[in-house]
Amino acid sequence: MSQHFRTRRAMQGALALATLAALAGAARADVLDDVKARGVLKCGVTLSAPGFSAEDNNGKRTGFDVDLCKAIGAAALGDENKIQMQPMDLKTSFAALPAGGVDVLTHRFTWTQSRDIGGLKFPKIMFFDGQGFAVTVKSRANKISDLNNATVCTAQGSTSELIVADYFRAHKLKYKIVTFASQELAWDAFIAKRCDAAINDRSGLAARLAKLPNRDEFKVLAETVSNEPIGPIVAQGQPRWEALVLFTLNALVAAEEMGVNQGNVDAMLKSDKPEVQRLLGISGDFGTKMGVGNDYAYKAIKAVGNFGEIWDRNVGPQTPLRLERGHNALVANGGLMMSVPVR
Ligand SMILES: N[C@@H](CCC(=O)N[C@@H](CS)C(=O)NCC(=O)O)C(=O)O
Repeated sequence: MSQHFRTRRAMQGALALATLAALAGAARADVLDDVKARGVLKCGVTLSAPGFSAEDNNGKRTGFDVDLCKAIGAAALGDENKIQMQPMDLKTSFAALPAGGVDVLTHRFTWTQSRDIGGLKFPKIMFFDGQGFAVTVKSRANKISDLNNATVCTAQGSTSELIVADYFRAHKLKYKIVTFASQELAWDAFIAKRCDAAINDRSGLAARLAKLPNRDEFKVLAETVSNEPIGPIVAQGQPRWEALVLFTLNALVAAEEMGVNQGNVDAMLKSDKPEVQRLLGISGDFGTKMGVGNDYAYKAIKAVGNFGEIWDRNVGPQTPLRLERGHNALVANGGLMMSVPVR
């Protein structure tokens, strides 16, 4: 066995033990019980990505990620206002889950193998995205190969770090990556021209471009360099909580599939369709089996509407982000979004 291998293995072992010890030390009791006893749901959200999680002119935080937090609050506590949002960056978010600082991250984080086996669970993909590069129009870069020798800005610990390394190496392009403590800081550096390009989820780039007064001076290159399956995150080892988060998110998608929305959900309580009756808790006992009321999905839909309504309100074609549904359309409409059967 080479010295190198021994050292590396020893290091990995020590790291794994340290992670386990940290998780065990910080192990939480039942998160659903915690949330109910506290009477407040704590969600970790992005610092500032308009359309996803940002403060409006009245200092009220709104967006797609905020709506997912409200839906979970409505399902768990019967009231979407019993939530507390904690804006946090990539570095602090993941540690906050096992430590109990937050109950769920309704963030813009990608489901990856290392995060999953590292103790984070992604109950449902709520946003199919991919990463791209933003550049200045002035740079005359039209495709990624024009970025040879470029300096690229991104956030520490983001999926982008590996994506840039893999992509540029595979295409024999030279690059310099500069990482920041948050995506917010990375973007500011790009805007200040400290780097030639910024890489992020295409939705994240759209969000940050939407708030620029001089947005016409920037563009996003057409190539998408990765798949980014994004969704809320819970700590591992919390099966009740994971199920409630999963089936609350699932209900938002199922509602769109069934034609149930925020405006008609009360009328739909009288629907004679068995699937609608099960979704809204008129029949069955899915809610009580998960530790909440049978009307958990009704409460969530009443609070924020179905998945399509959440999309349209926050990031859709009529908003500054102008995002088409694309992969996020229902399977019935040619997209990838579908619910787990409510039966
Ligand atoms: N999807 C990527 C990137 C996530 C990301 O950059 N999210 C943006 C929001 S669009 C952000 O601001 N994250 C918090 C931060 O970096 O401070 C990942 O999971 O690593």
